[in-house]
Amino acid sequence: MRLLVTGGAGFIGANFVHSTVRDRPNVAVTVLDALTYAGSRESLAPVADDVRLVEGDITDAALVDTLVAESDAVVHFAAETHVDNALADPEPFLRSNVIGTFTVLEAVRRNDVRLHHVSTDEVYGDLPLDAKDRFTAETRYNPSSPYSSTKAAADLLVRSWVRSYGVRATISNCSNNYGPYQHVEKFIPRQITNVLTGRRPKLYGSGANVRDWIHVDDHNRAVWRVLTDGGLGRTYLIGADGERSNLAVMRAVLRLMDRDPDDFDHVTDRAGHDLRYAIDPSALRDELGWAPEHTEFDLGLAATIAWYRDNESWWGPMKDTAEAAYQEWGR
Ligand code: NAD
Ligand code: TDX
Repeated sequence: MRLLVTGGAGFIGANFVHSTVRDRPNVAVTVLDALTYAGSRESLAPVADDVRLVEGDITDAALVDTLVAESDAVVHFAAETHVDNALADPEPFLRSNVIGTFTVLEAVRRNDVRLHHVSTDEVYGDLPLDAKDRFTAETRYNPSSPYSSTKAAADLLVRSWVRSYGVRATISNCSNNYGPYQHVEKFIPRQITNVLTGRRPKLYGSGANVRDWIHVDDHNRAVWRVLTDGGLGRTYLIGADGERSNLAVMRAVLRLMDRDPDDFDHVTDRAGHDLRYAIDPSALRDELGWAPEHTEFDLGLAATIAWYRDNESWWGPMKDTAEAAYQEWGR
């Protein structure tokens, strides 16, 4: 199989490429990535001899068409992904997430190539903190931020290209990922690298907000399940029953790094901050037989902390820039 992976130099995409090279020797991987601030060649260094990396933008229709025409399937990860950046400057989110997905859709339509579109649970908005209900594929779209509304727009484009043009596509909406190669702007790597650089960890508001954590390798195994056996036109929700408050995650990071669990600062809350995300993954489990392997959050978190300890050369160059932005935003 010739597989085109957009955004393969970012966090989830790079982990997807690593595991694909390791586990699926019959797959020839081409990565298309603009190498924005969030993507780097270094994230693909361990597989540099095994994949083709094309530096380019998913809004470049001619380039995307050429690469799609050479492929049997596309897994589309490329996007602007950080909610705080979207609040500060939404324009790149419209361009990459909406126009970019449109460009990928037109290329797979012209060339009749299978597409898997990677999306987020944030398209459903948030749930009350005290409720038991979880997101399903039937939950109404209700995005809160410029990030999640552009991801929602992209999902709706995919659905309509399936219905109107018969494009062979699937969609997955996953919860919060953690693991190696995640940018230090995101919650867990930010706190780990704050401790490692002698900064104080930063918790937005009270920390009562709940996220549903999944290890990136479990997400990527689910993406492969959907790509190979998912129903065309279907949406699958991916989650690992990992609901935790931000405060609990903060304390777990500090405990695993041998710090006082209360040794952090409360900072100004994020505007429009979603309260709780929670995924009901039963369709994926029951229909496609997927189950998460990383079921002990503490073990996955400890391994992630160890990875950041051992790979300062990867994250060090981006840390000061990320923290300068946070300082400007007062967070
Ligand atoms: P990331 O920000 O780490 O990586 C995004 C990658 O896309 C980068 O390599 C970047 O260079 C590339 N990119 C951005 N704009 C591009 C463009 N116009 N053209 C080509 N490449 C471009 O993101 P991530 O966390 O790995 O997320 C990957 C996908 O998974 C996204 O679609 C995101 O919405 C989705 N997702 C992420 C999470 C999460 O917890 N991180 C959860 C659910 C879904
Ligand atoms: O320093 C911080 N302190 C803090 O309390 C940061 C960076 C975040 N937070 C909070 C905000 C959120 O409630 O932690 C939670 C997680 O924050 P992020 O890592 O920014 O993730 P989130 O906003 O939940 O979105 C993520 O999950 C879904 C990804 O960034 C998205 O790309 C994905 O779609």
